[in-house]
This record gives sequence, structure tokens and C-alpha cells, in this order.
Amino acid sequence: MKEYGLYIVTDSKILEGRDFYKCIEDALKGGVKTVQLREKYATGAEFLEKAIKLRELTKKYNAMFIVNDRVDIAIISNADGVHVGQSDIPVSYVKSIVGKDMIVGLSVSNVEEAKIAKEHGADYIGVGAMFNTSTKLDAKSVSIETLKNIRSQVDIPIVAIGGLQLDNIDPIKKCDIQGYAVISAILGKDDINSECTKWISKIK
Ligand code: TZP
Ligand code: MG
Repeated sequence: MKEYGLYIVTDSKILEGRDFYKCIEDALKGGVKTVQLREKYATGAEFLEKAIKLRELTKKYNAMFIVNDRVDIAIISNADGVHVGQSDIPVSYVKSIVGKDMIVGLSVSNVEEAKIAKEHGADYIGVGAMFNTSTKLDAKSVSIETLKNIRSQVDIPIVAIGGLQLDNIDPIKKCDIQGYAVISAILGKDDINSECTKWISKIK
């Protein structure tokens, strides 16, 4: 099984005009194991171009590449997976389109959604927002208690997301999760590479 590990989710807005591919490559050099392309303001053409380039870049570093929302672009770019939310195409339909070789991730924020995710064939769940975040303003908040309950009741890989910082993840580390998804605490830093190195030693 592939490792989710340190999982970055892209957001060009947070990069504030810095070179997109250099920033992601710095993160990959720093040990990121999964990159999710999530660009809410990109056109279809921009999104596809980024997907094709990130596919190549992630391959070079032996990392997983996951596309947010766009099942079609995940297929065209030969991504390892696609990630959808509660209001996107239901996981069972996504699975029927992408086939068994592509990972499908679903965002959940409670035990019920997590159980349904597994029943419908999700390969992993993104659980959050674990802490306050200004990156996704409509994110529902999830307590550590709920994360523990999801862990004990739903046996698929869990990626925690939302407001994760180097100094707040200790309680999450105790919950036997498989991935740490981060946007601003890594991509918002000047030195992305050295920030990733700190995260890798923190989560191991
Ligand atoms: N889904 C739930 S919270 C979130 C997403 C995409 C944003 C996470 O961003 P940050 O900056 O790591 O809090
Ligand atoms: Mg979505």
C-alpha cells in the first residue's frame, strides 16, 4: 500500500506569486509523500496543465499524485487518485468511472460520513478540519474525540486536515492516522523545503 505521509494540498493563493512548480518540488525534496492538486480559482485548462506537470514531478520523487474534484482531469493526467467532498459526485460513481487502480478519497467530518465512505468504496478519508483554518472558510470542525471515534470504527486510511501546525499535532499523532494534509503551515512559509524536513521528523 502506498504511503500518504506528509500530504500537501496545493493553493496558488497561498504561494502569493512564487513559482508554483519550484515550491512543490521543494516540498517533494523535503520528503512530501502525497501532493493533491486543489486550485479552486483555476480554469479547466490551467488545472489540466498543472495536473500533467505535477504528475511528472511527483513521479520523479516517487510520491503520490491526487487530483481534487476533477475526475476527468485525474484520468487524463494519469493521477494516482482523486479526492472528492460531500457535495461532489458520490464515491460509488467516482469508483465506477476511475476503476479499481485509482485511489478515491472522500472528505468527512463525522463518524456517520466516515462509515458511509467506507461502505461506498472510498480508499481513504480526509478528516477535518481538525483545528481552526483560514484556508477553507466553510470547513466543518472535527474534535480529536471524533477523530478517535472514526479511527476505532472505520478501518480505512485516515488523512487529517485543517489547521495542522507543527506545534498542535501531538494529539493527532496518537490517533493512528496515515497522513497529515497541510496547506498554509507549509506552503505559506518562505523555506518550504526546510519546513517539510521539520514535519517529517515530527510525524515519524
Ligand atoms: N479541507 C478541510 S480544511 C482544509 C481543507 C482543504 C484547508 C486546510 O488548509 P490549512 O491551511 O492546512 O489549514
Ligand atoms: Mg470538492
